[in-house]
Amino acid sequence: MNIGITCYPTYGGSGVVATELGKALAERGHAVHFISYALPMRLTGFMDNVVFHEVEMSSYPLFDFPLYTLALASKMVEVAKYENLDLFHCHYAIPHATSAYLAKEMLASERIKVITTLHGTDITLVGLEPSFLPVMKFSIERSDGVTAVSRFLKEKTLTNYGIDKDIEVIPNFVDTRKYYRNPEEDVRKHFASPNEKILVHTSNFRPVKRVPDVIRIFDEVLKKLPARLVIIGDGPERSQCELLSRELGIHEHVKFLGKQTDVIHILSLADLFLMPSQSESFGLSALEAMACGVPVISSSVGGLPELQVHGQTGYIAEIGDIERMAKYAIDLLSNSSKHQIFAKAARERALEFDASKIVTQYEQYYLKVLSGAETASR
Ligand code: GMT
Repeated sequence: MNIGITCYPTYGGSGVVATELGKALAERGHAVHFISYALPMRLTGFMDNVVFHEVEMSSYPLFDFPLYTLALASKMVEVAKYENLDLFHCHYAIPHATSAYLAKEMLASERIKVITTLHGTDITLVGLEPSFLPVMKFSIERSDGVTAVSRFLKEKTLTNYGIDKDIEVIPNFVDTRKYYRNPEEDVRKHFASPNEKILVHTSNFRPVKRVPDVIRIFDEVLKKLPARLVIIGDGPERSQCELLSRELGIHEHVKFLGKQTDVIHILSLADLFLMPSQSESFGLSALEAMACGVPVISSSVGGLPELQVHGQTGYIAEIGDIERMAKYAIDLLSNSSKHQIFAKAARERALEFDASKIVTQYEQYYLKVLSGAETASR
């Protein structure tokens, strides 16, 4: 198949899924064309069957706001024509699904199909704003195929937008051939001394991630056992979180690493992964941690209970219940045989979301949509 993939190129789950999917499809012999305003973060180095098309934005004094949706639609038309695309696969609905709808109309072709994958905040947050809601509903309804990364997100979409459409649930995935536990002592000594436990959190530091909760949970853990907290990522609340760790007097035990492209080495050293989010449609970074044999303490929101099994791969608590999450963390970190059992269960659970299985689901879904078997409404 000739596949056009559009995603946000920045640090974020939807861009990671889109890029890893594109790379896996290219390995399977499909021609994959990434269309975005910058090179996706995980698209590094040459790869056979993969081409990147940059959406160029011209500026003009009249344009107070960049017209990305339109520029993207024009680039999609160009790539579809020259590369004979069979489908556009849009990751994160706003504005990608809208641009794809426009491109399809401009191409005036019934042949090319638009598939939209809903990832999370496109549905639960941004899309609900009155300035976006009608166009979101329209763009989802007009997509030839729609997938959601969890059952939770599918239900949210149908109820929040009053949409009557088949939505296929295809969960996030991880390449367990690359993501496995392979701790390097040389790397570990940069983070902790041998007697200290390592807790990890990955984040874009948006309020929805509740990073201050991560720090408060760690503060409680530190009162009971020697430990270090490693936080990967960057975003609006980072300074506030750095300040909080100073106010609590634990800053020497907390390492803010900023954005990292390769997290496997760090996850391989982790004893526990924290994800106390306010909202999480799936929790890709928790899955990547689980693949590296790291149990997860998370909130009970969204798609997280579809991923992790309470009392087996980690523990789940109510949003904001710092005390309980800290109790769970201390319990696991101070009982090594229990920790070992949880770590093994986390890895086994992650294997159920291995790329080999989930990429096949996408391939089969593409074929279903291309054959016209996927209907516009339920
Ligand atoms: O909001 C984010 O954290 C980033 C966002 C994205 O779309 O880039 O992540 C969402 O998509 C990921 C990949 O499908 C999911 O694993 C995340 O759970 C989801 N985030 C939220 O729902 C908050």
